[in-house]
Amino acid sequence: MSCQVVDYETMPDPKRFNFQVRVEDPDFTDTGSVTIQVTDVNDNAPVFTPEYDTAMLTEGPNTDIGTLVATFTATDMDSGENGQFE
Ligand SMILES: [Ca+2]
Ligand SMILES: [Ca+2]
Repeated sequence: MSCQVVDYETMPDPKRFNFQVRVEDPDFTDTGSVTIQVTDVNDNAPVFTPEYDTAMLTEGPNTDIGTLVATFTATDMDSGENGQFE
């Protein structure tokens, strides 16, 4: 068995490990199957894509409060609720 960090985002589907365990005494043995299903945690922050952008606003009669100045896009590598943001 090797030691490495488990990362939900980079491991392939179905995101689980299967292995056999064996117990033995001087006369008998038994073997069991183990499946470990890896679940996601919120370990990635949402990030803007692109990371930074500049918005321009020209003064004038169409710049009241509430005027849309820019639209930004962000992503989060986590899944489910861990990948949701506002
Ligand atoms: Ca997240
Ligand atoms: Ca995660």
